[in-house]
Amino acid sequence: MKKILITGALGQIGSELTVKMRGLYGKDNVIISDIEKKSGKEDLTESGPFEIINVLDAKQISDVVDKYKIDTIVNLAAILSAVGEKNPNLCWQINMTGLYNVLEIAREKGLRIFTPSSIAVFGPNTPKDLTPQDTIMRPTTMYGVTKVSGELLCDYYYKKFGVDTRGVRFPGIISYNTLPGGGTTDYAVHIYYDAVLKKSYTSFIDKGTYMDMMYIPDALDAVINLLEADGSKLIHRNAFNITAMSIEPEDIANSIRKFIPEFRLDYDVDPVRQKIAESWPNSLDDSEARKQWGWKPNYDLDSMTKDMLEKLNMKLN
Ligand code: AKB
Repeated sequence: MKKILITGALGQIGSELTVKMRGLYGKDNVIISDIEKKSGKEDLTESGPFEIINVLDAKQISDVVDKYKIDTIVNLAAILSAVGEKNPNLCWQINMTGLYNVLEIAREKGLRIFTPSSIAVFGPNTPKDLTPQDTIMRPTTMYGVTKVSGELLCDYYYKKFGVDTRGVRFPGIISYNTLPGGGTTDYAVHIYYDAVLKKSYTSFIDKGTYMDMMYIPDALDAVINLLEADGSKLIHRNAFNITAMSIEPEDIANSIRKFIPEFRLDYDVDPVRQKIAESWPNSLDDSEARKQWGWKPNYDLDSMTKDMLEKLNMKLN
């Protein structure tokens, strides 16, 4: 990897991946793009190459690839689960047409591609606990439908055209720099912000609803380590189950109380997001990722909580 293009780079994962990759590979070797500049993100857009790219416009992507002689695309432009249910058409367009455009350019120009998939690929018929790598999927959200289709499309481009496609099924990602953009797991980020600001939080996901989660530094390592892994060892190239913890709102509250004893958790459940959460696994089996490319998270719930609260205290107070 010498020249990397990140699409959707100003979002939750991209903002932090940009900093990490620029540190590793050099700022001029990590070209970032998004559909528009965002205020508050000048540290990223001014500190290295930034281009406006709407992933629906294949020519825009292709021109940037040529301009910088890109050899790897990390395609993060996507619509998440909750927003996808409000606007299924947009979700299909961005997640599928965007990916198709990226794959076609990769085929023409011989690029390596990373595209994140998600726990959203699973559905109500999927085994819920320690969900296997290969199992029944049949998701019931548009986001999940696009993510399964994306996994299959990436597999197809690898098998048919030899495009070096790679990806993981991300669980909920918890981070302190950039808020997530409309997912079902977002409560697990908001709870930390409100813990620091108000010492209380009202959760839109119900007590006892387990989902997999991961702290952002582990998510960034996953992207970089999979991109750098020996491709000949990858069997599940585009769909690796990965996780760091399986938790429900009370688990996070109890972890926060180790640092803020008076923290209070209430519930005002959103039926739409609750239904989505209930259709997803409680916990994933990530043994194939561990075996095939050495996946191993560094943060558990308490070490994540400690770091989140420290970082948010510095940011918000
Ligand atoms: C969402 O909740 O939509 C995302 C995801 C799990 O892919 N965070």
